[in-house]
Amino acid sequence: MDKILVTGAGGQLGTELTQALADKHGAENVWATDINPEMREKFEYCHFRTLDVLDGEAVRKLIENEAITQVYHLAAVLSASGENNPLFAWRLNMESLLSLLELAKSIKLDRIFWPSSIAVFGPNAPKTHTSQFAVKEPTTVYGISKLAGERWCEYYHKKHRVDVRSLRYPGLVGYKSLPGGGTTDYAVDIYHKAINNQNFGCFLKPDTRLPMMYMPDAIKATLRLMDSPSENIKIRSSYNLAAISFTPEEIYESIKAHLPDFSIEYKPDYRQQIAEGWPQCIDDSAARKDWGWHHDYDLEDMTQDILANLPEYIP
Ligand code: AKB
Repeated sequence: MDKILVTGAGGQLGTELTQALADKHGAENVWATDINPEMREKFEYCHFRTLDVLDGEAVRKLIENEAITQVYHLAAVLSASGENNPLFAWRLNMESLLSLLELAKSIKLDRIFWPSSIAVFGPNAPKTHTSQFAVKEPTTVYGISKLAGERWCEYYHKKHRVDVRSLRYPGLVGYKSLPGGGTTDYAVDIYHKAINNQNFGCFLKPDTRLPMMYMPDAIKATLRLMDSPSENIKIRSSYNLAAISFTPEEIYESIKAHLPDFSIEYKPDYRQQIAEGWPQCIDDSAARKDWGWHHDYDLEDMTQDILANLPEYIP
C-alpha cells in the first residue's frame, strides 16, 4: 500500500493534488505538510503536519516514522516572488530537493515527484513549439533553480536509481486556492476579480501569450506520470507538458462573454519581463508518446467551469 507525503500542500497545486491523492490512495494514507500551520484547516480529511522542508531531519523522521513510499515535493518559491528574494528562493528550491534526493539513496522510497516549469527556458529558446531539448538559459532565479533541479533529478536517477519523475508545468489555473507568487498567476486572479464584480488590474500586457493549463489537466498528468511503469519514463530530467496558450486579452474576452460588465486595465510591471523570457507554447510530444498524455480543457471549457464553481469557494 502506498503512503504519500506532500510538501507545500497548501499551495495552488498542492491543494488539489492532495485531494486527488487522497481519493486515489485513501485519505488515511496521505500526509499533507506545509510550513504554514494554518493550512491544517484545509486538510481535515487527511493527516496534516507543519513542516519546514529545509529541516532535513524533520523530513527524514516523518518519512521513516510514517513509512512513506511516495513523496510529492511541491514546496517552492515561484518566479515573481523569487525575484524579490533570490537567495532565499535558490536555497529553498535547491536545498530541499537535494536533501530529499540524498535521503532517497539511503531509505526505501518508491517514487518522488518534483515539479519543474516552462521557466527553465529563457529568452534564447524558440518562442513557439519549444522542444524538449531546446536551449535553456533561464534568467530568473526560479528558472535557474528548476533547471539545476532537473539536472540533479536525472543525476540521482542515473547514478543512484532514485525513481524521481518530473513535469515542466505551464502556468496552472485553478480556483480552489489563491495565487501564489507566479507570473502566470494573473490568470487565477482574473477570475476572482470577475466573480467579485471588480475591475482587474493586469500586470502583463494584453498580447503576452504564455503556455497554460487548467488544474484538472495538471492533476491528471501528474497522476498518470506517477502511475506509469518505470520503463516508460524515458526522460528523467523533466517532461515538457502543454495544453493551451492564451494572452490576457483572450482570457479577458472569454470571461466577458459570460460577464459583460467585467473590465480590465493593463498595468505591466517587472513580471512582464519575466513573461517575455518564456515560450508562448511548448512541444510536449515526448509526454504524449511515452506515457499517453493528452489534455481535456481548452480556454472556453476552463472559463465555464471556473465561473460555475468559483463562487462556492469564496469565503
Ligand atoms: C510561475 O509563474 O512562476 C509558475 C510557473 C510558470 O512555473 N506558475
